[in-house]
Amino acid sequence: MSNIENTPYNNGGKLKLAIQKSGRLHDDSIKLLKECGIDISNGVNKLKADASNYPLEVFFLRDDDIPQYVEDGVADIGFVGENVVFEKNKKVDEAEKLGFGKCRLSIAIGRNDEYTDATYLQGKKIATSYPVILQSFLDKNNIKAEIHEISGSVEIAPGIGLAEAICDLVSSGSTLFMNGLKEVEVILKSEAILIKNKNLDAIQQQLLDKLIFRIQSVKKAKNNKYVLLNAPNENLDKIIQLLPGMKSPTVLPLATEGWSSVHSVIKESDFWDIIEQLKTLGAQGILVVPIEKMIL
Ligand code: PRT
Ligand code: ZN
Repeated sequence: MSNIENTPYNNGGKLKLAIQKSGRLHDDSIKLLKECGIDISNGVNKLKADASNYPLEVFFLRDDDIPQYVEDGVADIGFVGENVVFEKNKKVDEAEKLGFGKCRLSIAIGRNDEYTDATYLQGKKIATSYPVILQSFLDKNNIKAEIHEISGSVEIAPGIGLAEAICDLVSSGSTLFMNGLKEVEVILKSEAILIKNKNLDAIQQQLLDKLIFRIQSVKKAKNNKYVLLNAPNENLDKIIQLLPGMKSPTVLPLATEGWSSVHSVIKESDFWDIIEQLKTLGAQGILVVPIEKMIL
């Protein structure tokens, strides 16, 4: 593979990335870049900043504006919530899910109201900052309802008599709870994604491919753990079957006769499922270690 950092680029030779200036996605966006080995000088109160060790220029924008900037090519790529991408409906492509900013766009109604199914919403007033996504949900379900678009504090709308239901982002659910509301319908599951302009040139695409490769390595590492344990040789085969690893586990003899050390990589979500079986098979000294990068 050619060393693209040393090749001449057009357009100043840099990939232009738009991220949220401040808000829920800002810190995780910077953190992901850092985990990809890309350092950004502090962008607070700045419109843009250069990466010191990657041909990347970072623009700090309101999240709502990012799809438009990427469609227009002012930025080549952007990190933004899927919810915003669907709502703005701009001509951009999704290139990669980023694994943070997870939430859902849901319908909520008063805690004591009885919800049957989506037909409950027929003729009701629904307050939301997501009229496009909500309208498409209503259309799919053949429901006519009145959408009240408001830009913030959607959760107070039922309490002040503005609407009978809301459609808003939910993560822990505590905002709904505190406002006497209950979630009755999830209409979109969302997380931060990388979007890209539809007309990237070959050099920009090459820089993007390299960035995506790094993002994928970071994501894989986060979902996996390195496991080390001591296993009695009589149960070694069964223990190895539980820990398939990337190719197969590493098995080393221990100084104590009849025992081996087993090293492997497993999905974090699987770990809790197999820990009891490992213990039953006599595994001891089990260490679970985070992985920084994972390249398969
Ligand atoms: O200033 P700018 O326009 O850039 O930011 P913003 O205020 O529009 O967005 P911001 O920073 O609030 O959110 C940015 C993105 O984070 C959203 O577009 C989502 O993709 C993602 N995200 C993830 C969330 C949430 N979780 C979330 N919980 N965005 C908003 N919320 C709000 C929600 O609107 C509600 O008010 O949090 C409240 C609910 O949270 P819980 O935990 O009480 O359920
Ligand atoms: Zn916004």
